[in-house]
Amino acid sequence: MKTIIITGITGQDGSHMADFLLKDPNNFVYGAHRHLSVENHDNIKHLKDHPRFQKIELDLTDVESINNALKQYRPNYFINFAANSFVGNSWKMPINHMQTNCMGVLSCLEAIKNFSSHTRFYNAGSSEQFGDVIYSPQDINHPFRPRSPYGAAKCAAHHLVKVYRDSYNIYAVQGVLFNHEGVRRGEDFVTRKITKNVARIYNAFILREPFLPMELGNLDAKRDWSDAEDFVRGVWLMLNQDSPKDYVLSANETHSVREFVELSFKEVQIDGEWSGDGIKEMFIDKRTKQKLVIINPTFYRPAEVDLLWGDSTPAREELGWSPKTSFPKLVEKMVASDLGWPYNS
Ligand code: NDP
Ligand code: GDR
Repeated sequence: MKTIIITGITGQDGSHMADFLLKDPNNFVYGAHRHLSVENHDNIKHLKDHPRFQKIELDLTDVESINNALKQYRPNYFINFAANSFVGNSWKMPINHMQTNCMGVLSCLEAIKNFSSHTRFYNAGSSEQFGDVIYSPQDINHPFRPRSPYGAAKCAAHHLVKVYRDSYNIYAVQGVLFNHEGVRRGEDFVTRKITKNVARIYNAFILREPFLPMELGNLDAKRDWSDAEDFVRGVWLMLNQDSPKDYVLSANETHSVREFVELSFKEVQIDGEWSGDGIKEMFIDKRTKQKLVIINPTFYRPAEVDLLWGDSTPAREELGWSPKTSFPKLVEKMVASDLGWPYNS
């Protein structure tokens, strides 16, 4: 039996990774979560009675809890998906981002070195590390030019993973993953925020009720969006090579927030058009002239990453990985889920 600790088990990637790994009867998953006064285990409630799944408590800001997990379970794999993952929050809580997303990773590496050096380690890196990009598409060799405390913490963690790999012969990798979304995506992230609001507005249309428009920030930011379920496969492949190496995972295409809005409304046959400029810009229903989207500048960031566009050719050629869900299918799936509609992948 292979044993795997997954941190961030209550989040999007951690829960999808558990589902993916538990399909193999030779895997046993320890799902690591931190203690919260009000439990938020919706993403893993279906695993409650699974015979090869066990929840354990671990907080990345508590070294002892990490040490104890490594000492007690000495797992074959330790997959660290836990993080304060909301970039927009990282200017408000920069110290928390550094403690969780960087110092937490260092604590994991130290614990593996000291108590379980055979454990293969994955840390969740991010395209935010590339930040203020100097060429497109971005591959693994693009320099790190972060634009947020979140991105800076992930860069520092990336260097530490490499230092521990080189210094102590640990199998440790940090994949650089471009944006990946899905039906378990947190509701503050722009894709889920849009699909939740499209569902709300569509339901108001059907019931002929008044509604408030959705409020967004920078519509022109471009991201390379994929389906999270495709990415957990790629992460597992990265962990199971002859020797450790970091890879980019991406769809290799880029789309604006504006396009995501347009496509989401199209899914529910609401035909909108843009009008106005800057903070006065809005998306209006062509038929009823009602406002669907307005700009709220509080969602602008102090420094923006304008364009992310990945190049995952090495992962495709060397790992045999590729994403299955296209951008339009991802939008369709998320809108359908927020409306409670059936969806066939
Ligand atoms: P989520 O925000 O959905 O999940 C983050 C998880 O981390 C949650 O389970 C959260 O627990 C947990 N967590 C937060 N702080 C701590 C802590 N101090 N100790 C223990 N657990 C903690 O993120 P995703 O699943 O989307 O992302 C997974 C990882 O991948 C993150 O590291 C993220 O930065 C990175 N990443 C994500 C990308 C994406 O597009 N999704 C792209 C690139 C990188 P709780 O439920 O208690 O809050
Ligand atoms: P990102 O995701 O910062 O790329 O980080 P997010 O969905 O938060 O933002 C994407 C882009 O949309 C713009 N935007 C808005 N964003 C939010 N959240 N809310 C809004 O109302 C809004 N309006 C416009 C943002 O300015 C930004 O340009 C995600 C996270 O999963 C990270 O953990 C991960 O590392 C990166 O992706 C890769």
